[in-house]
Amino acid sequence: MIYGKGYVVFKKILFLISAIALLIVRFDERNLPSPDGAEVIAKNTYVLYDYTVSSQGVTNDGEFFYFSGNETLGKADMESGDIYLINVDAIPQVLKDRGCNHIGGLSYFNGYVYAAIEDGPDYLNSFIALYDADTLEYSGTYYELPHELHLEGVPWCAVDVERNYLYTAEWSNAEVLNVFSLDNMGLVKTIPLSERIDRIQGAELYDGKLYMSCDEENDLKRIFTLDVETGEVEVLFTRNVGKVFEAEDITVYTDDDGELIICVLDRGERRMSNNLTFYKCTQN
Ligand SMILES: [Ca+2]
Repeated sequence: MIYGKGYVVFKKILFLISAIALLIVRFDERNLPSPDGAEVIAKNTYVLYDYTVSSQGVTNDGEFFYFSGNETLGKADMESGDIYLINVDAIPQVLKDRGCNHIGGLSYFNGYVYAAIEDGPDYLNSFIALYDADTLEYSGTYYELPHELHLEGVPWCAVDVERNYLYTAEWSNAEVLNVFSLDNMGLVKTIPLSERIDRIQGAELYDGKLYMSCDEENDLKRIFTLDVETGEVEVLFTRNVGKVFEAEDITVYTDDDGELIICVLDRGERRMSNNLTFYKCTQN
């Protein structure tokens, strides 16, 4: 179920179709407005099977991007953005038996990809499953999350290495941040938010702040920050990508100059393509 070399050959054979699909997408997106408070420094576009593999989650370890689709995982070199390793059936049977059908947001820690997995549309069972970052194979470790804190499933998770925590929140109108221990996924505490945040699709931690991607039902698709000590929520910048995209997960890293790069995944269902857009803030 895991394809590396075979997938690369498959993509080479489909190179021409892929190139045509990319041209159509670029033409379709030629008039996208600029963001406010940030600049776009790069964009990776994924089509064909790469689209399936990269439609939900994203994280990185400084060298590789890791993606999820509904039931899949993908791994790409960060420099080229090229997906070269896929797990096409990533939800383990033990979680399928609990109704799981959706891998959401991802976060990386210590050689493992932490994946948020849920059982829509019932949302009775929410889990964090760990995958070997080298091979994308399920590690055999999963944790069940308390249902009362995940009434609409678990769309994302974010690891905080410094505090040894993993964070989640409700998808719809979240009022608190859920804080779990990375050691055993026991609930440590919940932190009240300074304001409700709706439709959070992904988050990633950097320097004590969660950077959150929200699929607002307007054209703004803003990026919020959440101070994990105080619960203070602020708008970081406005992306202006439009309603034709569904904003998905987010990941962050620092470039060679130490500047923070914020990467946001957007699913363009009509275009059958996903964009991973790289932003740099232009104001503090
Ligand atoms: Ca993420």
